[in-house]
Amino acid sequence: MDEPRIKDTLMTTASMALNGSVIYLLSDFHLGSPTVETSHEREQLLLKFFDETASNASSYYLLGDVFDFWFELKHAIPKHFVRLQGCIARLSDRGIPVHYFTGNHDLWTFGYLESELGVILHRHPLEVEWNGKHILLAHGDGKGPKDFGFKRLRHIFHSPWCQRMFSWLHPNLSFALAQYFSRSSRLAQLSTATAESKEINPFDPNKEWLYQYCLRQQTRRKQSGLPLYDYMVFGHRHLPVYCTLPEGGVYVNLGDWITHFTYGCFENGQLELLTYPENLPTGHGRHPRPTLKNNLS
Ligand SMILES: [Mn+2]
Repeated sequence: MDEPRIKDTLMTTASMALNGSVIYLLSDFHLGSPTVETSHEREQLLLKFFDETASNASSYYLLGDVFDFWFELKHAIPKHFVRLQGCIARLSDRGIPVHYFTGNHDLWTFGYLESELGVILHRHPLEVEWNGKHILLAHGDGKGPKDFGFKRLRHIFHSPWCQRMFSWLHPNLSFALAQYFSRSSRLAQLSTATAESKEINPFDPNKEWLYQYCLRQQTRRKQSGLPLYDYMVFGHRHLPVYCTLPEGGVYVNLGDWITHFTYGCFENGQLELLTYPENLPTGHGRHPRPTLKNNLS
């Protein structure tokens, strides 16, 4: 299993002082899905978000699947979404660190995002300590029990041999094929998430793999004599979740920027899950779960 392997306490007071004091966490933009044209609207909204938050941001954490498909050949990358790329590059140039976690749709990056956009790339779960809070960050794919089919597929996607063979194909063919499969899988997951959103109580901890994963992580840490995680933050699920665990700590799922437009905001030692542009607390599993109506009244 892909256990958190990097201990990062580099959230230095220097960078806090240099920039703003808020850490923003976002995931699953899936730009390119269902089409490039419709994604441009979401890209514009993201640019607005970054524009509005940059002045008080100490750093950004993008927890995966920014692009619905990404692949870097030696001399080529997929075209489209240059505005978001430029925005990220500008944030990096201004000294605001942008951390980029590979998801299961944009894992084939081989240096371009770091060299051109200046992001700090993470391929594995990351442990951080912010304001004395222990936090686990990961995209969330391949975590928890079951999902064996996906885990096999994930193994193939991560294979350097498969990546090399894929790079030998002409991009007109390989990119089109990959985009086709990427959109199919994305649409299948989206239709499930949308169906769940319509249910009265779509969040069932017993069926939630990432929730089960969080429980296991807390037990593991307890047995090892380590402090429990205060927050475990993931994407991938496309369902905003803010659920306190029985033993302590909170499982946060950042939702997505396809239908939910949600983001995490860490300030003064507290992590909150908010909607954009209303900036109101949200998340399934929260008791009581706030609604827009409740918050506005
Ligand atoms: Mn994903």
